[in-house]
Amino acid sequence: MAKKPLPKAELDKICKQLRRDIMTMLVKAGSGHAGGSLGSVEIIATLYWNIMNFDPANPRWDERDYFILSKGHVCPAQYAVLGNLGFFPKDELWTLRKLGSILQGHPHWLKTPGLEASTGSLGQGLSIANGIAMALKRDGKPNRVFCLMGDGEQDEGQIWEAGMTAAHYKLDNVCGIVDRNYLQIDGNTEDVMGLDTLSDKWRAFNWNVIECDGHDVDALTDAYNQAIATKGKPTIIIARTTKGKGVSFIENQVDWHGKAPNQEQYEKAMAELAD
Ligand SMILES: Cc1ncc(C[n+]2csc(CCOP(=O)(O)OP(=O)(O)O)c2C)c(N)n1
Ligand SMILES: [Mg+2]
Repeated sequence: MAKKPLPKAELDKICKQLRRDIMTMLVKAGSGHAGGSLGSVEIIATLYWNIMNFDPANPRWDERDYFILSKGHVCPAQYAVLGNLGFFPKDELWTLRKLGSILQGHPHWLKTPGLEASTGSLGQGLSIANGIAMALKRDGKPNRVFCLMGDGEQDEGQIWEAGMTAAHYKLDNVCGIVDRNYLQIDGNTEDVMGLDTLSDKWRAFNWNVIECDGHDVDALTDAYNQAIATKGKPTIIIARTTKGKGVSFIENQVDWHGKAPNQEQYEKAMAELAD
């Protein structure tokens, strides 16, 4: 069932709150991936608030849509979303990466309510999404499957095996998203392993390709709805983003890929992220 999208100003405000939560989680943990988490906020938040069906009180609800975070290292962004939506008490966010926490440094689907898969070893999520999508089709069910990948993650061969598979089996219930921030762990994606033109590659694999601004919640909502309306082939959304978006000294800085702020940096970030 289609959801009524939130007004842009309202969802933008939620995204700011999510960014503050990510910074607080990381400073308390003393480690974690700041850049990719901040950069993926609108991609994930738009899905949860404007597109997907789910029930926080019943995460395994049969009618839910599925979200697979293939680039598992940015799980603070998904945890912040799940905590704000009530999948678990929000205070759990401050236990990120602690021993015994339900919020591990990479997603553990048996520990965190609302996760569908354990990820973090890059390249695997789209194959998991395909399996869920095939089962849904076999059962004649309308649920949708969304899978967020990184652009550096596109270097993994398994992504392209999954790409062939989804097109071959006409999995139009699958929507992949690539967070196109042009950075990976150790540099610019085009220096490490050139990807451009990424859209043409996915088109050649017989996917429906949509490009959009990955920080514009209205553009993302449109893109997701176009994906849902596309029949006979899977859709990939290439969402252009800025890694570290929202915190000036983290934006576009490769050394902020896998780093947490210290107290001083945290306070500076929170001042920039204030309402
Ligand atoms: C199979 C595998 N190889 C290497 C890594 C180490 N690693 C963690 S994040 C990362 C870079 C990911 O870059 P990208 O997909 O662009 O993510 P983002 O820029 O959104 O953080 C790498 C190589 C991993 N997690 N899994
Ligand atoms: Mg990247």
